[in-house]
Amino acid sequence: FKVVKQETKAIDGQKPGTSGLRKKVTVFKQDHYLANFVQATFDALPSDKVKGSNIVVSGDGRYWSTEAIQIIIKIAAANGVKRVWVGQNTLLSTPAVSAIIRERVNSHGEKAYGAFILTASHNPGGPDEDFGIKYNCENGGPAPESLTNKIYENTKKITAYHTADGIPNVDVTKIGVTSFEGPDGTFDVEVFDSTEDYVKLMKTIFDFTAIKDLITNPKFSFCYDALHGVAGVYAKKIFLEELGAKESSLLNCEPKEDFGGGHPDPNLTYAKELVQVMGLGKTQPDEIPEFGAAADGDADRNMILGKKFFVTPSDSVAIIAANAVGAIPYFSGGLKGVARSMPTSAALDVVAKKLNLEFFEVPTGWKFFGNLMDAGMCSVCGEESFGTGSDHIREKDGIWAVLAWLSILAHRNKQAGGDKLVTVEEIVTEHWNTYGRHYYTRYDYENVDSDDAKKLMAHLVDLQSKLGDVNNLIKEIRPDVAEVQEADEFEYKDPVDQSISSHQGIRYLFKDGSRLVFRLSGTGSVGATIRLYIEQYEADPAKIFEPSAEALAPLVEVALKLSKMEEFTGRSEPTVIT
Ligand code: VG1
Ligand code: CO
Repeated sequence: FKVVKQETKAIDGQKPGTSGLRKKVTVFKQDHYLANFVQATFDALPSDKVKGSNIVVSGDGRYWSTEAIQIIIKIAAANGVKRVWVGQNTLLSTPAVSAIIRERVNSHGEKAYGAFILTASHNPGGPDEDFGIKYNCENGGPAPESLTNKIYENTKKITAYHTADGIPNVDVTKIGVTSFEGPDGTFDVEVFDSTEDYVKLMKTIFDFTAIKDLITNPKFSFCYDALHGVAGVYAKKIFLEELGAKESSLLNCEPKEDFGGGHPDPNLTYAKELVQVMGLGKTQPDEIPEFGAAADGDADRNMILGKKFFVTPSDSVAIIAANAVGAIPYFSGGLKGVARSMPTSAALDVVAKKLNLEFFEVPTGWKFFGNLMDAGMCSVCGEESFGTGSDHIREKDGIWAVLAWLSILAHRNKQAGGDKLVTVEEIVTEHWNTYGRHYYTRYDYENVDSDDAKKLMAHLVDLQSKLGDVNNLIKEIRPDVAEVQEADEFEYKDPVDQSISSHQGIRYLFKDGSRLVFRLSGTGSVGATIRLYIEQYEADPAKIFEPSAEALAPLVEVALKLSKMEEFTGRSEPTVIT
């Protein structure tokens, strides 16, 4: 092949958000749109590292992935990359990509330098829906802000990109290596099985025999819903082939480029089928499985359910941290520390305190956990947005979270040794009894006018200097709600590289430990999404069994009135409640 220089013009709006660049497919399909971003990324990396490197390109298989991979292969070749690794049929989950960067070696014993992950995660897919791309680094984690800022700067001044003339579209459905001769020698595209590296890694972390005993116990039953995302490929391999689950345990495990027309977001609103199966829907099924779980499009998120029981993601990470050491072989030496994102509830804080573990609170987005993990300061971490993970990789990991829960269930059952199986609900309520309960909910207002959203946020910042007024208002509308003690915008100083990230969410901290947090989403593709996070701590064991919505009603009322939500946005109801 020959390297050709293709003239182009800078395109507006290519700033990566919380997790990469996400736009409508129609935007991505514009001439040079993807190519500009990819070249801008290569230009932001040290050229001596890119030259001769191995990179990974794959994703959740959403609509337009095949076309995008072919474009990226050619640009990679023209920029001096030596080998591109592709998961069969373009499929690699986000956690699998992270594992591959860290673990896989080529025939020369070399690892990958980085990866382009093609996904818009939990956003819908299809010709009129979203596409996305993000770059992950040598440690397997998302590019830090310093790099994404550089990429963005490059997109604003790009005038040309390099691409290869003479590389035909590569067949990504067949496993094998295709080689091309270029100016700097051979360029290879290697297509391999999407699951091999990831499954190998999972086997080093968990006791598969113990989990298999649980799964094949006739008293146990479970249901996994991949929402037609890439998780299905891994679920079949791990749950069916390795752990002996019945095929009927898997729901929507055929990856589809439009996710079957659904929203591949594992929560109580969008994982409708699973919610119904688990007895949390409108009608009750005859038989309800003991354990249920779902994943998002790129399989880094998880939702955990018990029989007629929802585990909040904030509780889930706290419970995993509290139980990890006995239940999961990978943690047998103890935990190095734990971390959560700022809006995530403080359930994890209480566990850290009791177990005397180092604890960190970082801004939203997985990239902030990476530095802590690379420095050996954090073993388990999580976000309220259905993301849980550990330092086995540098992304959140949906299947890992399910295996962690199965391990805890298996371990508890072995300890109990009784006739009756220990349930998810028992584990959670026991946890609340020990640590207290953090009632928690999140209200999302999607696709709000951007200016309206900005005005609402500005209003909330303004109020932070008038806490006297705020507390008078609270006294008027809800005297049963505690006073606000402190209010600020969250700022994070990375303890490893000392970098500072400001404006990471508006916080109102109440005297009784309750919190209200307001943030604008960084993963949407149109308009603005306002996220309102509501949390209230209850230590009294007599008061930990209220329905969450009832317990939080007073705080919700305060949040909506304080922010003038309806006045600013015209919305009387959130789009989604999780
Ligand atoms: C959301 C979540 C955040 C998560 C991010 C990426 O970001 O709130 O916790 O890390 O999505 O998840 P935002 O900026 O929209 O609130 V995923 O599964 O899209 O990679
Ligand atoms: Co995701």
